[in-house]
Amino acid sequence: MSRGLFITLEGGEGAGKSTNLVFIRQWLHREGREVVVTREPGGTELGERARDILLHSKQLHISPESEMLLMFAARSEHIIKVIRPALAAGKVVLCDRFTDATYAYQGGGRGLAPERIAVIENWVQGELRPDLTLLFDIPVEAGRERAGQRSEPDRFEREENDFFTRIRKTYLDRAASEPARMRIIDASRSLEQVERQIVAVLQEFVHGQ
Ligand code: Z5A
Repeated sequence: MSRGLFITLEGGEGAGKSTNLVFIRQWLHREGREVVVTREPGGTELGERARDILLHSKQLHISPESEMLLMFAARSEHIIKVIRPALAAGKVVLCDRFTDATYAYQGGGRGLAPERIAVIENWVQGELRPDLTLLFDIPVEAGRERAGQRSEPDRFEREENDFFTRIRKTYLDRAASEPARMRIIDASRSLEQVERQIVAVLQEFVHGQ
């Protein structure tokens, strides 16, 4: 049986995670891997309900601390019910966002200290960390322009550019401090060029296992 692999996709708004997730899943299938595609917040019934509160509560003021804890409550359920069982069965878990997003959004964006996030991360996840993270990086304005083509903005999308600039910086700092796990994809390029970068990283990673 193949070893389970945990791959996460990260990036700011409109960076192309959802678009490229389909391409990555197909690439992994061709490599003969069974893939579980999931997302955060979400991936379980509780996670999807938490997502609805976190993204779509217009009137509710949610403190940064509560926002972080809700992300981790959803994550805990996700890890127990979806991620660990799939990894134990030798599958690839392909997850649209995970804990790097908490450091970027609740840490960089909302101003929570990374040390506080790390305490909860260790408690909820134990030793579980992604094996590979693809960071889709794009300048804030360009990403927002792509995302802006869509309908109603969610709670995060209503924030100012400064918020997203801090998020981008946090992601890039994390990638610089963990270059083996977090690989930067220049998401401002054409879709074809983005796919080429993804394949280069996946080939090196999957064939190196
Ligand atoms: N969040 C958090 O705060 N803390 C946490 O711990 C976690 C999450 C886990 C979840 O939203 C929100 O939760 C997120 C962070 C927060 N909030 N925000 N903002 P999400 O992940 O579901 O939504 P999102 O980040 O807003 O995703 P997105 O804007 O849909 O981005 P995307 O998936 O990276 O982009 P996309 O939909 O694939 O592409 C956007 C558009 O660009 C689309 O029209 C594509 O056709 C187009 N596109 C994509 N690639 C290209 C290229 N290369 N060229 C041209 N056009 C392109």
